[in-house]
Amino acid sequence: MVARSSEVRPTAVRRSASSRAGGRRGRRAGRLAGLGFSGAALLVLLTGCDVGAAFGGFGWPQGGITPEARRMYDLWIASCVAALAVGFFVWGLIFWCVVRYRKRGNELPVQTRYNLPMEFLYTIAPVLIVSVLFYYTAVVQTDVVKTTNNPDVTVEVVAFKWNWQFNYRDGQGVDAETTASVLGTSEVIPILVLPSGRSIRFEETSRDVIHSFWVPEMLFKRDVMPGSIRNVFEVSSLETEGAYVGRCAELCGSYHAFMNFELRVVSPENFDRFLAAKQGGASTQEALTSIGEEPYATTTTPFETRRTDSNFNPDTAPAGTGS
Ligand SMILES: [Cu+2]
Repeated sequence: MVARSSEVRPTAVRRSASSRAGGRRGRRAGRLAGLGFSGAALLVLLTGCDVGAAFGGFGWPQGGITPEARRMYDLWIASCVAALAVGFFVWGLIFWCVVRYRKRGNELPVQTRYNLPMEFLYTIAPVLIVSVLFYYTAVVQTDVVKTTNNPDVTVEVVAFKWNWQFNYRDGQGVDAETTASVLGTSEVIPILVLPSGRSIRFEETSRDVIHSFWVPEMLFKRDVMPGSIRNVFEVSSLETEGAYVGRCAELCGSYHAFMNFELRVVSPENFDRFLAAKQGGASTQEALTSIGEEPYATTTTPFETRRTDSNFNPDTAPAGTGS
């Protein structure tokens, strides 16, 4: 009996020691979970206010004029804040390890020690982070590329070397009719007039090579393809009236850089009057003047394609350029 009780006692001691260790592990796991939840709460709090503005949008253009642009901006800011939170956590761990486990003698530390909760954490945590980022990216992307059956305005964007034509359509798809059109020339920048507060559908097609329709303030660009591919995207609203420069964002040839246009966002009433004037036979400039708008582009000017003494200096140009 004595012998048995003496056998039992060490086991009990071991058990209580292991249960204490288990308790410590539990508390540590609890602290880590608490840290995770606080991080998530902080993230929600920070993304709720405009952290981006304080940090220059973390490199992302600010001042988007569509709800879709704002959603993409918010996703970017939230991703940056999350990346910084993870970054600071990891840097903290690194510095803590450097100090806590610095060399204290010539004895080699145990080389086979492992920490299961830590290994579990750094395997699962990245998977969780990537999953969350993927989920929100997929949600925002689906929202941004979503099209509807009944947009308020449908405009066909026709790109060609090296300018733009914008056709206001009476319906959707290739079978719809053009009711009014704006055509750019070497002398006149094409102005795409659109209303604020209405949903706009852009249907893109190219006459020759691949171009790309880009208005920086929409924080969005989409390639314009030749042939039967008709790229379509929509914005649910243009929120701020004004003039915005538009560009071709796909290197399409010698005068690619000259393919500028202007997006002019006007009130819905003025847009209706502009369209009526165009449909009545007025030129784009006359129609713009009739609604009190500047008749010519204000954000960009036509490029000078001819070389003159003022824009070309043969003495300094490399051999073989120009004639
Ligand atoms: Cu182009």
